[in-house]
Amino acid sequence: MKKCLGCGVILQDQDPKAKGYVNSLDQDYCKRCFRLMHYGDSVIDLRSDIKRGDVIKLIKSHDKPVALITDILNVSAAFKDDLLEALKGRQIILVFNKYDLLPKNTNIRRIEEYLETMVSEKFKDAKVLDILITHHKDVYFKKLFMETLDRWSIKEVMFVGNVNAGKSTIINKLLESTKLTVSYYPSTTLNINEVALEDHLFYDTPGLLDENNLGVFISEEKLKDITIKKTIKPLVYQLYDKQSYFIEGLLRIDVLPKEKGSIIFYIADGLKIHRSKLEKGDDYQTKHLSSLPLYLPFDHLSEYDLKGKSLEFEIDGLGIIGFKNIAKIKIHHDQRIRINVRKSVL
Ligand SMILES: Nc1nc2c(ncn2[C@@H]2O[C@H](COP(=O)(O)OP(=O)(O)OP(=O)(O)O)[C@@H](O)[C@H]2O)c(=O)[nH]1
Ligand SMILES: [Mg+2]
Repeated sequence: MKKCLGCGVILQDQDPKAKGYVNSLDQDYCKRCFRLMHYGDSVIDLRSDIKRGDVIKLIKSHDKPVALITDILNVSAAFKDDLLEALKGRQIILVFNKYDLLPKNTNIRRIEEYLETMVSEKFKDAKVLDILITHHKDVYFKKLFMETLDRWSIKEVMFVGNVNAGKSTIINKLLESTKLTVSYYPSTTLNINEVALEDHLFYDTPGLLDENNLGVFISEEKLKDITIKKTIKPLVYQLYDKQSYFIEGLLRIDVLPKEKGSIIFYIADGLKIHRSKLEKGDDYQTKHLSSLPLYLPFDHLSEYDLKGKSLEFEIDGLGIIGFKNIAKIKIHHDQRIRINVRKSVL
């Protein structure tokens, strides 16, 4: 059976509404990949029903070394127990991708330390061969990656990771081609997809879905607004008294500073932040929230006692929010949203 070169789905010429459709079986790319490559659109329903458990099974069913691709903005969500279990005993090359999205003045040494600590905590049962930090315009990546393969005499590599981490983009970079389909829609790659580079074989795989990632459960047409596509320009707010911050209608943060504090938002360009005095927060929420284009019901409240520590909150799929010299915060959010707290790195 013939597979689509872009996403690995089995091609079929029977059902135009089903995955893998082509007008004629001599075509190499399914209609969905063709549309994504040439128009980047969502004329075709792009939501896929690839289950996380099935991808984990696929990863387990191979014993090949793995390149684990991770979005550097979403590190905590990348190393879940089911994946770590599937990678036990395997040779792993860890690739932290999308470094270009971090703000210009980011201290690379602090990022490296944070990642190294994370990796030593999470990967006790795997053989981590190398840790690479990269981005799609990194001209040294191919050389470094191929050197690692040569050093360990590795010929076949399975590329795995969360949806949208950049697996297909990285393989394209190694191939120096645009063969594989890439897009900011989750689950672009639909099936295991084998590509050769000289005497190496690379396996692209469907990404692992994370149902707590805003990018996975928000509607397709709103995805473009929350996706961080360019180098982040942090938005910094100083505050002296109690305030409420709204990121569109997606999140509300009530903040109680210690004398003078600050909040830093690392989120998509164009997302609007509304700030008010704390006592006016409820009023704004009641009057305006449900009419905002980007809106989720706030059915959950998370409270944190920061005690003035410098901390960063990773909000999966939305970005990172940093707090300095803040006593307490309350975050009002949709219960599906997951928040990970870490020491300040950015
Ligand atoms: N800014 C930036 N964007 C990137 C980088 N790498 C990938 N992207 C973008 O991230 C999105 C996802 O890339 P893909 O290569 O399709 O990701 P994937 O891991 O193959 O995703 P699935 O197939 O859905 O699992 C695309 O919009 C890419 O253009 C990077 O280094 N920097
Ligand atoms: Mg892909």
